[in-house]
Amino acid sequence: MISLCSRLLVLTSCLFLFGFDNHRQQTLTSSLSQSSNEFPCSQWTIPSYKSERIASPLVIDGKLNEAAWQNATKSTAFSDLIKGTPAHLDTRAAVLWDDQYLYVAYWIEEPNVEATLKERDAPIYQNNDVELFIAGKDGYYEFEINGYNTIYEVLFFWRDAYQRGGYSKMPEFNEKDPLAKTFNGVGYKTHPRGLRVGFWSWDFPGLKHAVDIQGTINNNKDLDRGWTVELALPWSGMKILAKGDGRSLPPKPGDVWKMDFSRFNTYKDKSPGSVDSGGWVWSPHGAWDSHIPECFTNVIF
Ligand SMILES: [Ca+2]
Ligand SMILES: [Ca+2]
Ligand SMILES: [Ca+2]
Repeated sequence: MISLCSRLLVLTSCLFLFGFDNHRQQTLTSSLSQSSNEFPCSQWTIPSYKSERIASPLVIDGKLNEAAWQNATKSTAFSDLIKGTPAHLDTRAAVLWDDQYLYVAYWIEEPNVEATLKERDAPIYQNNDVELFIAGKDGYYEFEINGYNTIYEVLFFWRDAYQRGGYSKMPEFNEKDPLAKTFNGVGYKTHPRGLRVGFWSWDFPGLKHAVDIQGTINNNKDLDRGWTVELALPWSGMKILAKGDGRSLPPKPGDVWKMDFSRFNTYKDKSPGSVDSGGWVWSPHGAWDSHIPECFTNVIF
């Protein structure tokens, strides 16, 4: 640990002394990320965000007109999932909380709001969507939503924790369930923890979700401003995520949770030389894969 820390210090000072020349930073970053951790993202560029605690509950209607949202610190504009380059449409997220709920909002600039899928747990990632991942120690939750307010949810356990953590003995997490599947990521198949077991039948208890469209959906004769998403996730529904490390629900001030905020869309920048992957995130992963909790934004309560 000490040698890693001193390496980090030396490398950070190098970056400071030589300036943040992009090429140099990428070279140093990739050599560090390969040698000190096995993840494709750079550990020191992962954003940290302080989530404010609010005094009165929000109305979950998709409209982000509450003073709490208007005063909330927003994320930086989402950038490319793989390269971290700026996206050509603006996407922001914010996180608030109180004793009952974690609240998440998205502001999505989109000139033509479109959606097709209306069935719960349909492959929402095939539409234009925004996504939220919340990591626990033994697994993580995946949530996706489209402009129709249709959602997709999966709970994943790392294979290394599934039995050890006692999840395999819980009736709702029987891997023989037809909606349970072994999963090895999307574009990053060499995660050091290996396989996960995913439960597509899982529904987040008490989740509230809403969408508001600033324009018209599936009518491309006009120009839309975009859409907003408002979520309330009760802490009481996170017991399974908190089980691995016994973390406090609601969190204690100062607790840090790893969460990922992303947008997948058909509005790729197709101009020559563009590296736009069509996946845009708060915290870039360096790979075409959301399923890397080590690369998630640090949300501090
Ligand atoms: Ca609202
Ligand atoms: Ca589900
Ligand atoms: Ca429209």
